[in-house]
Amino acid sequence: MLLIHHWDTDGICSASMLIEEIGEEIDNMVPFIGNYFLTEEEKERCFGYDKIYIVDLALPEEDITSLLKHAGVTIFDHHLYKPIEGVKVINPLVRGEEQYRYPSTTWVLKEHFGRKVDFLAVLGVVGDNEERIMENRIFRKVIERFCKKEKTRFEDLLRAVHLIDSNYKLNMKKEVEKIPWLLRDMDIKDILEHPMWNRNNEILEEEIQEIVSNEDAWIKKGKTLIIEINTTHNIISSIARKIAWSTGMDTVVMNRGLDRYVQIYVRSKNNLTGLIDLLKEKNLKAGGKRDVVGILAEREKAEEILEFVVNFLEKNDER
Ligand SMILES: [Mn+2]
Repeated sequence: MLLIHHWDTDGICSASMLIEEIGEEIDNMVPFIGNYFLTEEEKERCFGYDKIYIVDLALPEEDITSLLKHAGVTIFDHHLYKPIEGVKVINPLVRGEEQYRYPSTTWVLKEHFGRKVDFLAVLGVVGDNEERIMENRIFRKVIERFCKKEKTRFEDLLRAVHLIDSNYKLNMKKEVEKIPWLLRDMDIKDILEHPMWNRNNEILEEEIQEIVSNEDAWIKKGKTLIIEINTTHNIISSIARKIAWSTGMDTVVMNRGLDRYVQIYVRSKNNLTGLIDLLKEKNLKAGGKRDVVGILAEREKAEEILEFVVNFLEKNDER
């Protein structure tokens, strides 16, 4: 069996939960970090398996179709997409449930396997939503109850998420793939005191702080902020989140620091599902949730796509 999972805290904790549920006779991998699809080599690696689990990752339909040729595929997820034929999909959002009731894939797994509210489930929820989860009436209670029981604080959970996420942000794919196994024997203190993850986090915090404090470099177009960055680290979503939350504006971050693609990341107060559909119609590598969209654009097309996104945000705001 093979488990393909997302590289962030929710994906890692979900992978850890699934290993607990279905046993250790399973190999796990994450896609090349930053790719929400499988490369040809990765698809080849999948050939050796006849049962594949995909967790917290909305891979393109054509990738899944190619896996289906030699394997049974089961997906656990909370991203939005149309149901895929021949695949077992455990995703409450696909059957019309509201996103706020399923803020993480760990929560989908917890419900599916009838597990208790444990450390993994809660870390996944905090990972995907950070401070915003405290505005969710249901989950604020869930987290407060958990913190009281486990004698921990929300700030510590948040810090644990940042420490785990530091691995993918610095492109440490091998390390990321080890964490679902490590977490089974770690408690919150082990995470908070992990020496390498703390060193990682310092490097990242410094870089992010420098970017979000450089307001002179922000471009304002109507009600949208555009921020251009140039980094090899996977910090685009952290930057978009920080700036969108501190300004209350729709925020588009464009990263030109990667080899093959220009990365564009959008965060908005308005519903972006229409934008995801439009981008997919244009055959672009795009995906996301209600309030965020990530796009990998070919270098020559980046400006055009940026303009398209900004126009969508302006029009969307009027409705
Ligand atoms: Mn997730």
